Amino acid sequence: MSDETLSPALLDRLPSEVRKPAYDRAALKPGIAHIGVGAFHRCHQAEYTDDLLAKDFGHWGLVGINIRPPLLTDTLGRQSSLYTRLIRQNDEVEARVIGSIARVVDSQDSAEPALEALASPDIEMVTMTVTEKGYCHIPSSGALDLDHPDIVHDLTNPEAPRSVPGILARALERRMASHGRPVTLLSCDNIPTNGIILGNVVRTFAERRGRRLADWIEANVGFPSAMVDRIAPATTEADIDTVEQRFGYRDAAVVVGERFRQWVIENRFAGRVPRWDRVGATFVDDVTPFEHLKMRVLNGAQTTLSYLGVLGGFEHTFETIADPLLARFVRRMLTEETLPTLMPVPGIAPAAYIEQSLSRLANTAIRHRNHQIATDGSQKIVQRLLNPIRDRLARGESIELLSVPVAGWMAYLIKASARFGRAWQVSDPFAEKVAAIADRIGSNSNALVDSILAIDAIFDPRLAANATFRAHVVADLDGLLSNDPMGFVRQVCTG
Ligand code: CS2
Repeated sequence: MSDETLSPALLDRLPSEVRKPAYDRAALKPGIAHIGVGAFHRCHQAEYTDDLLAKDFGHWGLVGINIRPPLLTDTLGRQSSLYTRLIRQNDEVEARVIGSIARVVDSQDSAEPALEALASPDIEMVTMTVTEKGYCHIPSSGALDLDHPDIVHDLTNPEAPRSVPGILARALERRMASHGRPVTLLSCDNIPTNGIILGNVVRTFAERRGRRLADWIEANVGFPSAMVDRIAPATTEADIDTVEQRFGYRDAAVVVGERFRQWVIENRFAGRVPRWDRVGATFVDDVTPFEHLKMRVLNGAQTTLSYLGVLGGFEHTFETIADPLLARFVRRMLTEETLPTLMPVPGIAPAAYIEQSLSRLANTAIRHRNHQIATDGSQKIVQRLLNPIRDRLARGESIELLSVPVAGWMAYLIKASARFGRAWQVSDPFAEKVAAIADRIGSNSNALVDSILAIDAIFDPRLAANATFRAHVVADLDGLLSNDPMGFVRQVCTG
């Protein structure tokens, strides 16, 4: 079997330890469309949906759509959309073939295939993981960025959109003009109030298309916010080899994740809803306390470890957190500064949640690269670091630990500039801007911080003008750009 690729025919011959879809895939009818079929989706919403189909088979199969690379036809498409989900916890490996994706759609070159799928009357739920920057919003305000090149393009070419807001608005326009069925658009990205942001960008775009569409959306489309959680790094060749070596077949779409998973969704649906709450998800009236907890603690720790980890020469999260100094720093930051900013969360004790998060990050089988987490930091630091900083400053509380990873993000982009020897390659919508600042200014931390804090899409002007915040970030940047960044972290930690 060893060079055979995963397929429906192979399911019967898989080793017994590999769990298989417990329902008739041939009868699967898609009722959910998902945009952005990356590792996270395959490890999270698609697994919950697989659980739901096994428990209560209905019309909730998934259509998986990619509007950006990679092509799905090359991987999932060749496997009838089947793939293996591995749970890895240190030495343990648990394999399961997920069958909830009924078919995949590549829509990278033209929006048409995506529009056709999204406008189908069979689709009643659209979920998405399109990354923070996919919403084309201004991170500091949440408003649609009308100067974004894709938005400028889509407003003049609404029939051939490129952006997520443009594609969704066009699909909704087609739904309005054809069958008129309601639909829920459910963001599963790590941005605060993601449903409100998604609603903002789609409505603002639609208003420019006309009042009728905007009114139809108001009456027929739901935008619940949701908190999603499971660590699932980008798949590597080594993961593909693991499946082949341990289970004897090839799977180009395998995904590896940790055991922990969580999904909290607001009850703001339009039309029918897959009952994910029957298989472990939680439906709530207000997701805010949950999303603060997750983004400020788990994601805040990941972001902190990624920047300090890269500066300290570590490759993955688990190696970074194995360093006693960085583990101590992040635990102190979360306990002393982040925790007091959290709202009470029903059923969750924040101190225990912090410990649980830190132990999740120490899982040696989850090889999450610091550079992967560091990607698009400009879109992540607002919710993970700047919001708790703002809350603390408003109450006159110290921010001397939370300011360090903010400077870490700056140092990460600065060190990628030509003037600082292009230490590594970065991917961030603001990378070029910060590199240009660094090339112009050199190592003067005061001037560097002033120019970077002036980027008001990231730093709202009130925060940027706060003297305490600025002074901390300047001192931290100085320390992190020095020859001994870890010595500086030690000083902050013990000082
Ligand atoms: C990570 C997240 O890359 C990142 O930004 O912080 O993907 C993180 O692993 C997930 O949010 C965990 O639920």
